[in-house]
Amino acid sequence: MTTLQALIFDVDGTLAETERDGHRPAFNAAFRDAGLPWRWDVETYGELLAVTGGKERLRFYAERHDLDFLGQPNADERIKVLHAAKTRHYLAMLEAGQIPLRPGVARLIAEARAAGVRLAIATTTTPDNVTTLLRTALAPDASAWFEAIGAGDIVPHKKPAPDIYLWVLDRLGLPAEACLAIEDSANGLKSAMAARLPTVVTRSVYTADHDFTGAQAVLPDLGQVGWSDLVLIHQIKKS
Ligand code: XBP
Ligand code: MG
Repeated sequence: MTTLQALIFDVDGTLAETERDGHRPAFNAAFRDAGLPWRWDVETYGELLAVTGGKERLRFYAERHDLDFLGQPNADERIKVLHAAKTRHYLAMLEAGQIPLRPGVARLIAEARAAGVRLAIATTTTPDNVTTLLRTALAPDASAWFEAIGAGDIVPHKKPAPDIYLWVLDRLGLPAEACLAIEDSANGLKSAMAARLPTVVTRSVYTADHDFTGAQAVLPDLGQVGWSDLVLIHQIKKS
């Protein structure tokens, strides 16, 4: 049996409920700034989450709703500029302390650190979003607790591709079976499983009805989960 040596956390939906009241309004603020009529309501945004990555999501939406936008010669640049504005709005929300961690996250991270277990992040979101969330919602020096922070465009293919988890495993120098991924979405689970990582899922507001076949365990959140529970969950043999 392989000992659990590292936890690899997803960010959006897992560490914090960032999507509905964080990323979504930040996108809408960027649309307003740019004078675009695009508005993403709660339901629309839930559908758009099928596409991971903010820039990819913007392009996907434009392909379906604003081909004139994409027809402009500088469309790629405009997507980058829009996304940078969205990131600024999102970071301001984090700095204002508007996005707390989900139940159990801070305690479990403290327990893992006390047990000498290594920590890492694997996410599709922008690196600044990760370090700012860790600093504002967890602790001023929390980024340094994570040995590897795999985020954003650092790999060619975002989740559900395994790239970001493989990048993190390489940084940690650990085999997948010595780690446990913590995810909240079907795309995240697919990504982790494609990297052969045992994965525990905590459902989030947008992922309650996702199919999590293959997860070691599916939980409402980490509120009732202690370190010893995670060790047991890691050891469950999947057929
Ligand atoms: C999260 C995402 C991210 C965020 C926005 O997926 O898809 O795109 O919605 O972040 P996961 P950026 O939790 O599976 O990693 O706008 O910075 O890309
Ligand atoms: Mg997620």
